[in-house]
Amino acid sequence: MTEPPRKLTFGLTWQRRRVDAQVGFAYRIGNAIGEPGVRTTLRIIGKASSINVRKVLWACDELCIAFERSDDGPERRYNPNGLVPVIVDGDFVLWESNTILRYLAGRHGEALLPREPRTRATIEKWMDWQATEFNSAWRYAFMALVRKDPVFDDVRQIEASKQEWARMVGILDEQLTATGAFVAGADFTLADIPIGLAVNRWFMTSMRRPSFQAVETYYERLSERPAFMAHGRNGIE
Ligand SMILES: N[C@@H](CCC(=O)N[C@@H](CS)C(=O)NCC(=O)O)C(=O)O
Repeated sequence: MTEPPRKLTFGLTWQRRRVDAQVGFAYRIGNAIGEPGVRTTLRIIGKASSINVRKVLWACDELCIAFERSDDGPERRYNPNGLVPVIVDGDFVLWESNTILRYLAGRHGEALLPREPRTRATIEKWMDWQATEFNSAWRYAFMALVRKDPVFDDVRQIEASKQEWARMVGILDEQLTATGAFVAGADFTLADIPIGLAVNRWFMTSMRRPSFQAVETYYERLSERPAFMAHGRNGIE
């Protein structure tokens, strides 16, 4: 069977993206991922508006990884869950967004994911917490209030989800109060990518919410990063 034509978007520097996004074409000059001397451009499958795809786009910009992105592609079938993101790096296909982040960070030095076991475990703990506890908390309320999915219409469950969501943000607030900077400590790490997108969703969702000072300060701190403005705080929940 012939594959349908795919729409491709190429990564680019954030300043340029703002202009090029409007005409649907963009480019980037960066370091291709792969062994020295081997030019293999990373491929990312998934919509740029999907929260889990945005993690990967943000990580690529932080790590200066050149990439091509397509909304759909034959690689998608390599994820048995039928979900995105999927990446293709040469002959290697990978899915699960946080695992993709670890893979990309691991191939590009130690800046975002140091090897020292305790430092690394602290970063990974917050990434896993985002994927499990934090994600589970907001799901019902988000589907009801933002996606307006009629399946999520139980008022009590919406309220319970909002309360649990706020409890999770409270946990994050305590952690950020302790570090005074980023989620795993004084430096920006890989954990700030999934957590930063989660925080953006918290602020972008139209609802009454308790105020968490350290989380608000963190949101502004992340906003100093061009890659967060391009892929995180870019008007999408
Ligand atoms: N645990 C997966 C979840 C992936 C996921 O839920 N992806 C959503 C987009 S954010 C998806 O593929 N939805 C169906 C679609 O876009 O067709 C991950 O972190 O990669």
